[in-house]
Amino acid sequence: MACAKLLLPILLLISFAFVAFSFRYGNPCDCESSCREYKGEAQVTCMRICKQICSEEPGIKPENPRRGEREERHNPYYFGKERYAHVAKTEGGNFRVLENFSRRSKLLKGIEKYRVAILETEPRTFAMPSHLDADELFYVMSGEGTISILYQENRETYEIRRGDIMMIPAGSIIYQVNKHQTERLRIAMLLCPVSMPGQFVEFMQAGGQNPETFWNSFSDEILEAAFNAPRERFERVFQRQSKGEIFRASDEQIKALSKSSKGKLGKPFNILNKRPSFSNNHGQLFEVTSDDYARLKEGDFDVSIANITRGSMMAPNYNPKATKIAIVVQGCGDFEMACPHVSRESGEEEERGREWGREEESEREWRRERGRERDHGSERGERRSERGETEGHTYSLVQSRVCRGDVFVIPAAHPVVAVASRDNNLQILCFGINAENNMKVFLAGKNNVLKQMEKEAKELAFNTPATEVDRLLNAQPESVFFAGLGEARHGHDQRHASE
Ligand SMILES: [Cu+2]
Repeated sequence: MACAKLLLPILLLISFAFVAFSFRYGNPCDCESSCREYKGEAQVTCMRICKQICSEEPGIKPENPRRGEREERHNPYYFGKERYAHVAKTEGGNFRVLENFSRRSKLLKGIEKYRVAILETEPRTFAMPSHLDADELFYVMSGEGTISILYQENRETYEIRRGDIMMIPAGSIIYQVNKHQTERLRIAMLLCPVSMPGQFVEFMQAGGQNPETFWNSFSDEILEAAFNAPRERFERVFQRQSKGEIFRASDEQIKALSKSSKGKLGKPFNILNKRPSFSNNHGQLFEVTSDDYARLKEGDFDVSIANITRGSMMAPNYNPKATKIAIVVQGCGDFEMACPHVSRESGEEEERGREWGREEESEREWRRERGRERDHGSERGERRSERGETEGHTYSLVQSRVCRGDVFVIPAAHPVVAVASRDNNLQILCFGINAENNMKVFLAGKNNVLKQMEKEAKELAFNTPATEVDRLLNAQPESVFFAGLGEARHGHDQRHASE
């Protein structure tokens, strides 16, 4: 025992030195793998120090950022699993937060104040009460449980299950139970921090050694006066916990915590209980706006779920006003998006395309700068001017293979397509930001918006007879969800052969 007591400070010293070293010379944020070399308390300390060094946000670190992967280099809109950082991780579950959008790319500045997080808890567990300095919109991806919210001097307890969405105001104290016998409870969250744009922190109400509660930072005199109790009595309550933020609870406890109690916030809205906006053999689209769940108005959000049948695709479309944060709930697939901001050759994002409304002087200056940049590097501009093309109308394809938990950001106005893999159905959750009066515009299929053009406009625009244009626009008989690549080509070939 005495030996262990001596060993601990030595281990701590070593881990301090190691973190200091890797901070100077190596990748300072590759905490997880490096700290795993240590055991027990030393490992915990190593992780904590590393987190503090690596992150502006207390308790949040980037987990193994693997920069420079080919796919990501071409696509600042894609966030793979390694772009989440664990805020809490215990045997009972984990809470992880996606990398800050604007830190990833300046192209995501429009949504910089928002964050995405995922909470996963194991069957028959309790998640400790805490509050965040962020408004929250959540979606239950799988499982079932109960959520209790202490809000305006009341407790509201609601059952939650797959398909539920709910808005929770910043500062509400929340605790949760996974009451299922075998299934994990998985919750996706869109967070809107209220004090620092794009940064939030969690305040643990209860705790002890693990998790630590904010109460422990107050002075003894203040605590004794505030609770009107001696320090020892306070410690008996606020320093006992050592099981972490999420841990197993007994059947009786879970049963007791599952009793509903209604209040001002109102119960969650189940998106999958709503009639789908579109449905055919190739997929279903469920959409919820503030017309269905009024509290979405508080954040100007909407929520949608697209179920794309294996091998099928969602029609090319864009969102006129909303930026969509797409999170893969189930399955794998591909996103393709046309983007004028990302350079094809260098794979780097750049401020490209004509920005209408610039002051003339600054536009000239901008063009001069662009010219200089071109002299140094990219030959694209020269090639383009040789071909007599004007600047401002080139689009790059950004594409990503996505699987469960991956995030793909679809900025407003950007045409996008999602395709399910051949093996599994693809389920995509979309949190829409700036959502009011956003009606998806479809660019192919039966409800292709271009069909509305007059014959003359089609001929002028496409420089081809309108019959030819119509033949193309009318070839796809389905709307919203289509047969996927292989299937569609197969069908086309068959039709072609029979013609
Ligand atoms: Cu773009």
